[in-house]
Amino acid sequence: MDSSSAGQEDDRERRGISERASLDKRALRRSFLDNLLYVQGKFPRLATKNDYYLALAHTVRDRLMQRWISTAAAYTTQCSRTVCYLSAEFLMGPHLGNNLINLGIYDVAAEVVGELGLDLEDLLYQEEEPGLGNGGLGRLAACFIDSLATLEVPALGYGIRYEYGIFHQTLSDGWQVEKTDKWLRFGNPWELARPEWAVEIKFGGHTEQYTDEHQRLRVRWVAARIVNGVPYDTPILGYHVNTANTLRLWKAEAPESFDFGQFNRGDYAGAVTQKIVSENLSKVLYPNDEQEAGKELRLQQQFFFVSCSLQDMLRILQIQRIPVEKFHEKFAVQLNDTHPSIGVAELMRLLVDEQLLAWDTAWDITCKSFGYTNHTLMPEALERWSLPLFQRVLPRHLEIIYEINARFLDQVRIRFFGDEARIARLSLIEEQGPRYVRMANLACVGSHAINGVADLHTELLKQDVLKDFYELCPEKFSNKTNGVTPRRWIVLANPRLTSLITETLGDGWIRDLDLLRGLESHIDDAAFVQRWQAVKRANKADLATHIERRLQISIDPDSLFDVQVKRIHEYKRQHLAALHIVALYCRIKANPNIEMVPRTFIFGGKAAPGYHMAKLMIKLITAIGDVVNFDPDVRGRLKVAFLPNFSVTNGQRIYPAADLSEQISTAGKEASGTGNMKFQMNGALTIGTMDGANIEIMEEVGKENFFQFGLLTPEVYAWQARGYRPQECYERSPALREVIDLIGSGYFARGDSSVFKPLIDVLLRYDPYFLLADFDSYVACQDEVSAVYKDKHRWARMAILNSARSGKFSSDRTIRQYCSEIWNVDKVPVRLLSQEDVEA
Ligand code: F58
Repeated sequence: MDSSSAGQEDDRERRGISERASLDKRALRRSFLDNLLYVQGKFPRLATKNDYYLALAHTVRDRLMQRWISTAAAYTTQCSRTVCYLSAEFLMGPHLGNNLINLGIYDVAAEVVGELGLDLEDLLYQEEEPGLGNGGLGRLAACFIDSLATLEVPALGYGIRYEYGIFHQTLSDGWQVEKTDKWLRFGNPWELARPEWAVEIKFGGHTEQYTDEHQRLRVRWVAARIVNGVPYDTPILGYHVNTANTLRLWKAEAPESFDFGQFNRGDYAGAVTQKIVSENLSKVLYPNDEQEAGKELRLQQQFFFVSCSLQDMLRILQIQRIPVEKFHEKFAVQLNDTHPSIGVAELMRLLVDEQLLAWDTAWDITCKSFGYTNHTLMPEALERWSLPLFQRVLPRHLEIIYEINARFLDQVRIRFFGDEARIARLSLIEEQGPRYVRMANLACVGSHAINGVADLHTELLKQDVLKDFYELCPEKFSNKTNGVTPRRWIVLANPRLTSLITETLGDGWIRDLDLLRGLESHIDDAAFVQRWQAVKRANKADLATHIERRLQISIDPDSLFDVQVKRIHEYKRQHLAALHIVALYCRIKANPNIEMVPRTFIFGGKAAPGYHMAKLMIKLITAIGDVVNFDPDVRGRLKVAFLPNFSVTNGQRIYPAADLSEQISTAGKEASGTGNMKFQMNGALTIGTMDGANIEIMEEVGKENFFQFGLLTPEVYAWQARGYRPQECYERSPALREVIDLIGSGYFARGDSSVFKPLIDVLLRYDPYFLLADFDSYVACQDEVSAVYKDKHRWARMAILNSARSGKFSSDRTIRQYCSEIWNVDKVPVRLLSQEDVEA
């Protein structure tokens, strides 16, 4: 083809695209207005912002349906091997923006609503975020289902449709106050109820033995109570593919027949109570983070969603005419921590008691089906259920667990002859003192694969938390370092950066984040670096405006934005950052003219409602802000803002505006962290300990582009073994002494020295998370941060390198590893069915 005809071809193609685009745009506008009329029953002059949001949501949902049906059809006809991701939490965040991006119609939608005098961002903020998770673990599940869809892997996410998600946090006089999260108040346009696939879930009662027609001894579970599980499905669209997988969340309802029985006997109030008790099951998400609640309702929730999901898988097998013996060939079932680990016993019950398989066959299927991901090194977070409680709720499962345990310990006894201590540690039942069922042990025994979520974490599992299981079956263990989805955490959250990168590299990086390496060759391009700085400056100005509106604190967008957002916990050490702020404040008070890089400290995060020390940490931060922000000596060089109600939505405003990412947990405590990755992608530099995935981030970006400080894990262990005396650190460091004394004096509490006494006492006496040991190292490292920040050009180059080298931390990489190393699943590309295909 000569160049002129190639040019004509190009031209025709371009015209074709622009014609299609304008058609798309007209169609989008038509269906937006139709939905406003037919779904919301409003015409533009009467419509509220929420009406417009819902009209747009339905417009997008209509476009998802064809992909969703085509995906279901492809999986059903091909009987595809399917990942089932079992998680008590899915912290999805708002759907509309993400779906617009994945459909590739974000910009068109912005134009359409713009022409009607509306602002797309404004409409996006109307969506109540489904906050069905506490933090990292729930958000990881959300990133994973995004990546599974984008990689075209057949997958179902199974969880609970909590009526109340994670509480809404407000602050009153600097103290956290919790408000219920009524996220379903205005309806949820993204879900479809599927009552036709409801299942029955049994609770309590007793078991009976009987002989079947082949004279075999069998067990029947006679339950005291039955609850219905109704699935609510949400389509999860991949990025620029036809795949739309399903997130299936279960709602608990009272079975009709049950109410009526009592109603007919005249016990109307009893019937209603029964209904309320049943519906309580999926009422509320437990807000505990890294601390086991041990509540009966929580065990009921876990069993409820796991039994619903496993029964649903059996239904799918039946539809596809796959024999139950091939369960493990059809499904790879992943346990997101131990919350769904009762599934091991429940699958055994379904296979043995209901499908009538032999025990050994059932056990083989079970072990081949399950994989178990551990997310914590904190001993207090390891789930155990007291035996009497477990027996009351799940009598049949306790019998099954005893049988699993007896067979398992028989093997262990042969392998480790005479090692009774080891046998006691491996047992599924804790026998010293009050007896407990150990859920991590159940998960380990019933799974063919066990993984940690960062290199260090997996090593510590092998050496410590799960040492006995590692010594028994080393081949089951592997590492899968966490990742996050670049679609939400760059494309949606940071449109300015997205445009800059796409103009520089094309848009391939959105599906293949390793391509960001291409940015490295631009760090000497002055124009590029300048644009990079302008992007960050604009994001910071946006966040400054937001903070000023919310908190009435003025913020200088040219100050260093030093950010720590995550759940509030002593091991995450937000109070170490607070000590640093006070140290800087003391320097200013001692020498008001001291030269100092202006910093804005931004905090966000929720404390578990019953975790008093975490709540006191929030109070400390806000109290320091109340003094520092208004002390005239400070002259704006320090600002402290605690942004209430940290959530996915707020995260999307915060990560893109950060200069410095605080990842300062005690070494050996944070399993991985995922916020660290979101900051890095968005071009923040990290100040961090050698903990969790920080280590891998430093490996990727290079030591010279990372601010490292603090004790290493073996050093923490050594200090612990030696007998750590925090008082000595206090006495040795004048700066630390000044800070502790100032807080202890009540200076930040209007002279009331009792307010922060519990916190100061813990630090001086026990300091279980080594704040005082790490204080000097942290402050010195922060001084280096300030020194580097003065050189804006150097900082920008380091920031660009951080982004450029963040490819490893895409959840696409993580999911590829799960697919090939644990699940053994392949992608199944989906062909879009036409209207006629669908109707045929
Ligand atoms: C988190 N765990 C880890 N648990 O702390 C974090 O290091 C890791 O990056 C993340 O998992 C993902 O792997 C976590 O978020 C919880 O929220 C549980 C909720 C239910 C009760 C126990 C804690």
